[in-house]
Amino acid sequence: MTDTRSPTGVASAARDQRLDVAIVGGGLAGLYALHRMRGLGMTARVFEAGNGVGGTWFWNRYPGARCDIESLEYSYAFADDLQQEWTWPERYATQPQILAYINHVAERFDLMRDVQLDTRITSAEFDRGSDLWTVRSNRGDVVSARFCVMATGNLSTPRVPDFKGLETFRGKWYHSGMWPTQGVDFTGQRVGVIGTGSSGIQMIPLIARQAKHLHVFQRTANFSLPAQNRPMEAEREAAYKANYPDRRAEARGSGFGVSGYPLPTQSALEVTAEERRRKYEELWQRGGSIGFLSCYNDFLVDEDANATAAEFVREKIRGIVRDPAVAELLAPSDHPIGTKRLCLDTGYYETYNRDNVTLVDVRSAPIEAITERGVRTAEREYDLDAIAFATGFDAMTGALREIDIRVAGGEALAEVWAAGPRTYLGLSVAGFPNLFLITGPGSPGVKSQMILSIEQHVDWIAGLLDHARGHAITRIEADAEAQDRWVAHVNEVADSTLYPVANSWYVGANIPGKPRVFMPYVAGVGVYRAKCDEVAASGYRGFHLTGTQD
Ligand code: N01
Repeated sequence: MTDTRSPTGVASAARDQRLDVAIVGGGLAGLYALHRMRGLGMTARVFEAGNGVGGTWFWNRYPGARCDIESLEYSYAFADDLQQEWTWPERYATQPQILAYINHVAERFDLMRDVQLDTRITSAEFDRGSDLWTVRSNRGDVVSARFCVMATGNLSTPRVPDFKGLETFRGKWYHSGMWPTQGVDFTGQRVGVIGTGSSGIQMIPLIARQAKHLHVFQRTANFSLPAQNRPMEAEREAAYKANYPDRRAEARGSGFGVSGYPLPTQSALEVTAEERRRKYEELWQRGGSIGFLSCYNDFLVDEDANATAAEFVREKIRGIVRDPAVAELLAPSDHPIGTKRLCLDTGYYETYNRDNVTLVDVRSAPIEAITERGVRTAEREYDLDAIAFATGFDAMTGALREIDIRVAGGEALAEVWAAGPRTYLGLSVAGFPNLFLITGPGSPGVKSQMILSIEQHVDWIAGLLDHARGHAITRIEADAEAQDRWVAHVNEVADSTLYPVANSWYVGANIPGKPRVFMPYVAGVGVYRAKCDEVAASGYRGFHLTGTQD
């Protein structure tokens, strides 16, 4: 075995390594997995494609990138001294602030000596004879590991649509998820932003302030709520810190993994229109999306209940945007509110009142090509110096499908998932032993405070690996029938809500040809945690646990 550890995380010429756990991805999930596995006394190593850790927060450096969950919540809970000592300067941290936090965590827990940067894992093959994975990288690493943890992220495969002529564009183009490290100065430029999801909605107000002129190419209007971001209030921070363990415990039992939002018990249709309005106004002023998502128990299940909030937000848009035709285009009408990821903004709708901003409806006149000069729609050509694609990601399955993951002689995971992902608990895949997914499809991950869900998965996996070690188990494999039952349950829960109605990345709708399957588990993180804990308490029901075949 070659010792490839380096204090800086700079990849050395690693060739043959033998590990207990290979961890793919150096974001929030991979780093915590490394910390936990080390805590079990296991040898573990993170392989990260970027030249720094941080995952999402390493790559998404576009102007305005910031978290849409309050940072006192969106932070690791595993170390009390960390959460007590760290200070968040604003209610919602910016990308540089979150990246600084992640780097601090990596340093504080001495993680970098087992992180190999600039290393993209290209394949992972399991051998049923030895119960070992062989993981290979683009740099020639060959890693033998008992277990493989895929901390590859859900929104880590950026997607630029297959527009004709992109290569002919004479200006510069960028994607939100691959933004240049040194940033981009749009001063004096004619800029086009394509896409109005969370990324577009965050970058548009900031680019508008720099650009000479900004054209926003919108195919589908999205609901966006005000973040009401502000500097962190000392009293609020102190109150949180005095109560952190209770706050975290409450979050773990909640719907979306955020404390302060008890599960709703009242129907929106039980109360008067005036009372509803008061509530929505209060939530609008408070800021954030979780309040809306948790305000009434039928918000996400009953169209009429949902329509009351959708209309409230549309009225707000009409009240902010001065040009009624632009306001109408910005007012979403094709999906129930909350069934696509609710966006949070700072001054998004107000931006359309600026003289240097033009909204282009590419639903009625689609983009036909990128040309030398800019963007050509079915109606006309727009001259641009720069294009920012905020067109999203091959979500939830993209990163996994890019790695050739298979059991020797068997089909690749990408082939097995050709009709859509199937997992047991969103953690494990039948037919792929000793492989674990962090916040994978079939788990609440993307529908929750991600760090909480990451910690829950990593802790649960750590418990299972500890159990395996104590019982001389070398192979852990999800049972195919248990997986079928779990997939049926995930679908049943989704179908009892309005979520599947929307053409969102939750169903893969943004990727032409991707099978339409609603991927997250939406019964809530508290319910999900209880189910995972029951599985563990039963001796890991639904898993085959066996010793080595040798
Ligand atoms: O991507 P998206 P995103 N022609 O897929 C449009 C997380 N996130 O990067 O809706 C024209 O939501 C597409 O239009 P349509 C968060 O979970 C979090 O914005 O398909 N337009 C849509 O408007 C979020 O949900 C944070 O019709 C095209 C946009 O591009 C997730 O990441 C910040 C097109 C893509 O929206 C993804 O968000 C940022 C085409 N051919 C992201 N193809 C925070 O924490 C696509 N579009 C705050």
